[in-house]
Amino acid sequence: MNFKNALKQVQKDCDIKMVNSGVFTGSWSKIEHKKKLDSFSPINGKKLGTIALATKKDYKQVIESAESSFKEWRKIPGPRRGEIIKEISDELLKYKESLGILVSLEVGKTISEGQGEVQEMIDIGYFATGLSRQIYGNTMASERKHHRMYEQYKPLGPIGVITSFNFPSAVWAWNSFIAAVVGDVTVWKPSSKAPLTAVATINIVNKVLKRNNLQPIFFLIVGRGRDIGDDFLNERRFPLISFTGSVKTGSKVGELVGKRQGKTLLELGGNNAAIVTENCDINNAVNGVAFGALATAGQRCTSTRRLILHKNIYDTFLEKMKKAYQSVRIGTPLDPNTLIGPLIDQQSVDNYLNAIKTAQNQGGKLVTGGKIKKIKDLENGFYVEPTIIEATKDMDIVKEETFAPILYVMKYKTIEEALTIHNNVPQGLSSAIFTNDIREEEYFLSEKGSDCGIANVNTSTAGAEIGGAFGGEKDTGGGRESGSDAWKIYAHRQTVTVNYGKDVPLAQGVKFDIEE
Ligand code: UN1
Repeated sequence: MNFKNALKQVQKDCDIKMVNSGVFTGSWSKIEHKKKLDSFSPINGKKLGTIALATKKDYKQVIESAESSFKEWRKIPGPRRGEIIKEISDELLKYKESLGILVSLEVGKTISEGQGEVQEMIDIGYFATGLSRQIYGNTMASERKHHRMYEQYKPLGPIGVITSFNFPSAVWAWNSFIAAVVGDVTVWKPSSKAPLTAVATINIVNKVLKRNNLQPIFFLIVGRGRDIGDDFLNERRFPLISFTGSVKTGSKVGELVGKRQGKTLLELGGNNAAIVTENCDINNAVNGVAFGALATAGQRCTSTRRLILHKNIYDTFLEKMKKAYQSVRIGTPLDPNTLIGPLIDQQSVDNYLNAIKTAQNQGGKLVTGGKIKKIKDLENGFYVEPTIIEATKDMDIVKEETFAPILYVMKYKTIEEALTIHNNVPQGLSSAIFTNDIREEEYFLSEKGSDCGIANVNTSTAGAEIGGAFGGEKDTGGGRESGSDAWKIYAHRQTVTVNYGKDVPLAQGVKFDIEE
């Protein structure tokens, strides 16, 4: 597919104009007299469109609309809310191709990854529909006579959702569709590197609400952090802020929201490792590690950044990895044969080059890659060679997350040593072991094993399914979103005690002598 036709297709199908409003308050706000933000494609540096940024006034309006919409939406029975979300998933399915291409154009994901992004939205929508009939609480045995005690989960309020460029719409859906069936509405602040995908998504989903004569429940505000960021985080009408992004910004989010006793769901950086033992299926492991390290050009929170390799297979495995790296096709993500598209921007390329230089200065040995990749006719795109560096566990750079396809390889002798290396980083999102040995596998899963939120056996650190709770420990922030019981964070949990007796037995045996 060529770039021009791809852009034409998404402009038509996804209703992308030359200048798009970046604020949806129930209708799209005016674009005149506003600061503008251009969205460029990392494929070739060409402009895709322009966004009118939110003003303080827009911000006020968004939160007011969200508040009033929440008051209506929360009254709708949960299963009915679930039906609406199902209709939204059905609608997204119709747009899967075009919206997926827009994702590819705007953030440089390969065609299949762009389609996969939309599929994740569809899947979490169907998951949310099932969930809408399963918002259960427990019933507890009361210690008092004629008392009933139980818990219920009620809608929480408007939720602020801040997302990152690398999953420019799926992560929004993980939060927003689950929150919606619980009874909440969401205000989305997308990455300023992927605003068009957000505009298109908001258009599609709210159309379904309109068709059902319902108020919008999905709001959008594209704005610069310095203009509206602090207001957003300090906003007491957002009882919960869900944030995906860097550890540095996430710490600020946690601090500001914590100051006002708000809740946060933080999904911050990862520095994920795969342990490959001598008892693995070598080819499966090569595939699993290569996918984890190379998918989305190493720009996933779940990307494999460290390979911890047993000494007995070190040389042969590394040789196979090197071959795999040298044969992958790098280029425009619009070509279905491409496996690695561009990085998101120049800053990312600089970070890539700096990390490689630092690793070498710290004693790392370059195995393959390490350079910018020049591609004919795409000179203004941000392409780099996927890189493998032999490292040691003490190198500082190995403890940092660089959002680029750089894989640090380290050698180990015993499984205990492998796990010590594995856990010796500040981040704790995803992890993997490749082995057919039950002892190694169980050690990895034991309390002495992986300290991450996600632990995979014989499969990659990346590519988590929506059905599980997604998130991690340590610097990753502790949040869980998407599947399992992650819905609970979007709910107001209330413990209820009902006395249906004829007197009031007070707690701790206290008695008041008030009878005449
Ligand atoms: C992210 O990078 O923020 O597990 C999310 C995966 C994807 C989600 C990644 N399903 O790779």
